[in-house]
Amino acid sequence: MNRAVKYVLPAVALVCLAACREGNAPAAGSGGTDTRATQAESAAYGRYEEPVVMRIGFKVPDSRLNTGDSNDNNPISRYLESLTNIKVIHSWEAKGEEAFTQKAQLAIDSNDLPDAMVVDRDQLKKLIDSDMIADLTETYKEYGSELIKDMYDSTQGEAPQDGMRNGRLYGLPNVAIHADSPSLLWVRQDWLDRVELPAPRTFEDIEAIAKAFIEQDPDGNGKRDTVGLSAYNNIVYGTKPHVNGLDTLFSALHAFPTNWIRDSRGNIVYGSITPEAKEALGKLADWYKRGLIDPDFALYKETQEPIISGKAGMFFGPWWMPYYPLSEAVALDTKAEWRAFAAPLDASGKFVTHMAPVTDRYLVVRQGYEHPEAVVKLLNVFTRLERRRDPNLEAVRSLDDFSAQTGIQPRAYYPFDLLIDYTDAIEKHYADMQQALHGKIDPDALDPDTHLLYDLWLADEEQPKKNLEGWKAANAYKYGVSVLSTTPIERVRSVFYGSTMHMRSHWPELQKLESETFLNIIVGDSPLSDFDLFAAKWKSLGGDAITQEVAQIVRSRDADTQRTE
Ligand SMILES: [Ca+2]
Repeated sequence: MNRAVKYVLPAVALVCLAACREGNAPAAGSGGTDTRATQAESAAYGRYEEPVVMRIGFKVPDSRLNTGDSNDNNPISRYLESLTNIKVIHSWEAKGEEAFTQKAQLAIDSNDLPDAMVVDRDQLKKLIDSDMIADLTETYKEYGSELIKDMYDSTQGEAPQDGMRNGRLYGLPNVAIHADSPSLLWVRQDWLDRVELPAPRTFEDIEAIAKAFIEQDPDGNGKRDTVGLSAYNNIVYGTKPHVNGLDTLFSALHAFPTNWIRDSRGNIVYGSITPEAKEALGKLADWYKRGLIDPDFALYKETQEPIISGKAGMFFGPWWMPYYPLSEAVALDTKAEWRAFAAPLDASGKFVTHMAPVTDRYLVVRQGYEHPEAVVKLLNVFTRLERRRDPNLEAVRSLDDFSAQTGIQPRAYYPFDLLIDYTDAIEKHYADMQQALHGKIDPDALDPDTHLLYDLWLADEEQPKKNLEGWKAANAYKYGVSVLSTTPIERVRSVFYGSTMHMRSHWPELQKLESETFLNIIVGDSPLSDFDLFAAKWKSLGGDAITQEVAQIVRSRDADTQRTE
């Protein structure tokens, strides 16, 4: 699909959605294209005449179903079965991510796969290597829905590429959202106003704010009881940021700890042992020594404690922080006004961030399963439901009621924990909402996902902080996403995710060495010069061997990509 067409499409889709909601679906055209499109969609969504049985490995969510419902028989599973006539049987279940990964591994190691399950990157590799899973190339082509294909396209082909080997598709990947990668600086604006400081842009600005927040009683209770910058005891998160990670301070100095990157000469290096990482640690050690970083940061049981309790007014975190922990902080102190900033900028004034992998899980089908297309059909159906494009309005409404009553999101009971979305979905919601707020489009023309956010935003405008659900959405978009959408961001990609042969035996030890060194340097237990000892030790304890393996994997992958292009 070329770019021009792609930009025209959303407007058409919006008109259609509005019309469809009124029950005035445009009559199907008689042109050849329309017929082909209809055929494709009926392959994607058509119901089996005879029941089809599918055995899966199921990840049990943390929710409590009503009496009479069970993990494999509940309003969501019943609805999906009624649409498809696919009878899903749980071969096994595991509660939570870790237990699920272990059970999936056991199924792989014992060569006893269910018909379909979700696996991680290393498991996908193993399954392809040992020829245990089906080649889904043709099945996906024939049965994949337009919606899923369009969402995969939004990754510039990167997502499907991740599930391929030699140009053949073996795993249907999830799609991670672009917006989840950058970590922004969240600051209490009401405190900033009180200490009369401007919006932060540089390292120096952050230092000045931290100092003022410590010394000038920004909460006005007459006590010196607030801290400067809040922090996470493991220092950085690496790929996908979370509350209090200091990743952004590193990226502003062009250091990318825990990521595999290319250095200025094009060599693959581990981002935690570079001179830039040392420089960043030096800066943090200086800040800690001057008291600018919360002196207790390594001691909290939950890293968000000082934010929720109102002790901290500045921390790093992704755009969705208003959902949690800020909603809790605001519930306890309704005066709190949080704003996000793309800070600090690098020496040339750019905001730099590392990116999370586009995919990290894959839906695979056992070699020999008679109905690989049924797996694709189920994925089509629940993805359409998840993106609020399911045309069966009455059934959707009753699922919404079920959610409202129980607090259970339908996605918790989809057969596979694998979400697909447009990679720029969050920025798109924001842009569409802006159009509606400025009267450029009719709010009723918003897609259902965005319409819900728009309503929440308006509710919070009318009565700020009255309804916490409204506050979460409004603030996440108004401040978090607006910064992401209006800041030019330099995005640095890792060249490798996953693990290598030597990693399996050496990685835990290397990671321990790394996190201890980082923490000790920052809190002043070790001098900055210890960084060089750490880097040398890291290399000799297996790091060098791993780096060579990673470089080798990247070389052969690049060659593979070139062959298939
Ligand atoms: Ca105070």
